[in-house]
Amino acid sequence: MKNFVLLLCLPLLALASVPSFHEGVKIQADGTDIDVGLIAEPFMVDWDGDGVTDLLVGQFAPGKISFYKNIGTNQVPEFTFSNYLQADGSDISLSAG
Ligand SMILES: [Ca+2]
Repeated sequence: MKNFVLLLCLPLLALASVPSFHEGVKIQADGTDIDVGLIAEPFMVDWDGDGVTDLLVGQFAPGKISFYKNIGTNQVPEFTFSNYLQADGSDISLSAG
């Protein structure tokens, strides 16, 4: 039975295409490249519920989460820095480790 499964998988692997990647682009907000330092953690989500996908970016130090509101469209996004995410009136700050 194992040989049968292997025979089915081999043709599928032969049909798999090699992935291709586009050159990376720098994302801008307010006309400048977004730079939150080392180990950025971007996440796309409609944070404010207006139907347009925004950008959240976590940063390593001091561990804040930046909210970049998409003032463009989902097809042609344009970001502006809005604020750091807060809880109880204070910026959320997550330490590493
Ligand atoms: Ca939004």
